[in-house]
Amino acid sequence: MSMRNSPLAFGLAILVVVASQSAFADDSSITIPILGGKPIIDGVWTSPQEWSQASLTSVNYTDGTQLVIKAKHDWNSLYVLLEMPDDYVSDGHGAICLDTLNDGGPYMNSDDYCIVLGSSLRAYRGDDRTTIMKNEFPITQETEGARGLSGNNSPYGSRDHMSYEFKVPLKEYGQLATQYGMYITYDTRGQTDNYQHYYSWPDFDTASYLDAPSPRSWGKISLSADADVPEFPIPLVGAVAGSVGIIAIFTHRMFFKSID
Ligand SMILES: [Ca+2]
Ligand SMILES: [Ca+2]
Repeated sequence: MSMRNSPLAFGLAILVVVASQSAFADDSSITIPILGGKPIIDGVWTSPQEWSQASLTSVNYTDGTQLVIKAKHDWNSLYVLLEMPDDYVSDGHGAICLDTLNDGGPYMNSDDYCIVLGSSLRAYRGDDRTTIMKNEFPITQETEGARGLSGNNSPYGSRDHMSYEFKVPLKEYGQLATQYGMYITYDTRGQTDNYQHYYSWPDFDTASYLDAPSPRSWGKISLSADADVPEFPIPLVGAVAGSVGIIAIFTHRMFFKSID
């Protein structure tokens, strides 16, 4: 390749790398808006507006089921709704895991917590050696979790189905930050059989109850100061626009070089 072409190639390479990383990040990162109103943690859509102003992540699994994840925050607490329109029986678990130092790693450490709601609400903390949630941690004072079976007020599903609501007081689980690692797991028994079905975000085939993937594979959440989070994430637009700008500069230089 000639030297003359290399700046353009370099620019294109940057675009490809940035675009591919953004596409990946788009899949497993959520920008969470600041809340307008606090949700009531009662396990159901208490009103049609309760979760309307929140991030929306919809995961479609190969078996045709869908998990809706909605979240909002007030800097001190994270509020999360998990909803599965095809889950009609209250017999599973919903769990939210946070990497509070956002430092990834192969094992769950003492800064990594999972809050699990089944027939009761429990919390687990990493043991530095595994990713299995077995090291129970006392539920902190302000942690809330509730699940319910309802179709009222929810825009998802046409009949009564399961939803889980959580309030995670971030300051009770580590230092406050604007970025965290997050992993969500959801399980339910089959409606017509006795098998347990496991789902997760990010979507891992190996998802199972109380057994998380390595925190380095968890998703990322960013707490935003904005109440409205655009559907198309700003970082992706910014990255692509930036790359196009770089290419434009290089091509511009090449153009002027070539007429010298
Ligand atoms: Ca509610
Ligand atoms: Ca960690």
